[in-house]
Amino acid sequence: MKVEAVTLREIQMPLVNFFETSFGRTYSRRIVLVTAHCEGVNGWGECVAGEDPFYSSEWIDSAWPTMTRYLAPAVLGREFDSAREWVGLCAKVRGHRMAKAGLENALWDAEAKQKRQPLWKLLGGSRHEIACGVSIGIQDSVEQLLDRIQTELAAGYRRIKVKVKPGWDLNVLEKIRSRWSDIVLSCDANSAYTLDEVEHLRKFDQFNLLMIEQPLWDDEIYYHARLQRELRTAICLDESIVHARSAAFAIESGACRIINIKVGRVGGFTEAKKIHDMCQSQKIPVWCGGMLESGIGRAHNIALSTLENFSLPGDVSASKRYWREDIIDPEVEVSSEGMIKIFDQPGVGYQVREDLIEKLTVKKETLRAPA
Ligand code: OSB
Ligand code: MG
Repeated sequence: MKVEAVTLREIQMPLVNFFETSFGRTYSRRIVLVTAHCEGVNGWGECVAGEDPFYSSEWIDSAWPTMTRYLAPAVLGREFDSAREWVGLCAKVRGHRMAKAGLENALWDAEAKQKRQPLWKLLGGSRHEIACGVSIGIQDSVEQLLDRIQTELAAGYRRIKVKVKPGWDLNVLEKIRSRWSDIVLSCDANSAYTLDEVEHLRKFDQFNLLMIEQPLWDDEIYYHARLQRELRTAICLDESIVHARSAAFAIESGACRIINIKVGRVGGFTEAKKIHDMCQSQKIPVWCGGMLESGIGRAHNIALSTLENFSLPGDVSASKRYWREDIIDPEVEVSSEGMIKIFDQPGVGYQVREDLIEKLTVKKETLRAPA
């Protein structure tokens, strides 16, 4: 397939509920969508970079010029047999993995559509439904958090993850566990602690958590290895795992027992699959993380989650938890058993609502192959 043009769009979508982590609160998303126009087929991707450089150094206003100046020109006019070839073409650009993934994922969708295959099959997936958990942000009060948990449990979600930070941690986990002693529970610190706080972090062990996600710095795998030796609770790494090499180092050094794979954070499906396969051979379970995606990124996460070693419930949940109206049809729905059914349509498996996207677009640029 030949990439004739690439369209970038920024859309703005207010969240149904604000989302707060240890690094801040988000009320509304600015999202970059990528369309790869390939000989009559349009592949769609989403760049998951945030509104601010807080979760990672990448953010939406660094992703856009990286795509227009470096990444899109590297694909325009090219013939591809497989989206995997993209990895070699963008290797010269250091970092900027979320920007790279936005484009790569659009190419995967285009390839799947051209081959009339569902994307999940092209990726090598085998599941016909996937298990879902939810990530619940920091609330204004513990009572509000308990209400949110109650709602999500009633909806059928199979794992509750709460955000923690100093001052919103042991007290909160204590209240949750005294109300629900046996739910599958985990927490995510988004790097809010330091290794000096090991005695404090050891107290998390009493809550029988499935995992504690990213307690320390994003760029410190070695310190996580030191911390893991002090904890009974499994550490799961999110921010620290940016490619297959960091995953290999984390596993070898004993820095984690579980890995969260986010396709944007690791630079696209090719690298995500590589990490998945390596974790599988090392018996490290993985699950699919979320970045408050629109339906397009959500559909990509669903396809990735069909790979065999995604054996823990992901942060992949229903569209209506985030959006009054999502940009795909049908919206992502979760059954009362906490499962998402996988569709067999070619590509991502959901119809992209271009009319709605057009209304939400605040900025648009189309780059064409040189004649
Ligand atoms: O650390 O997993 C995270 C959202 C934005 C940035 C980082 C994270 C998150 C979430 C939300 O936890 C997951 C989701 O529901 O999309
Ligand atoms: Mg996380």
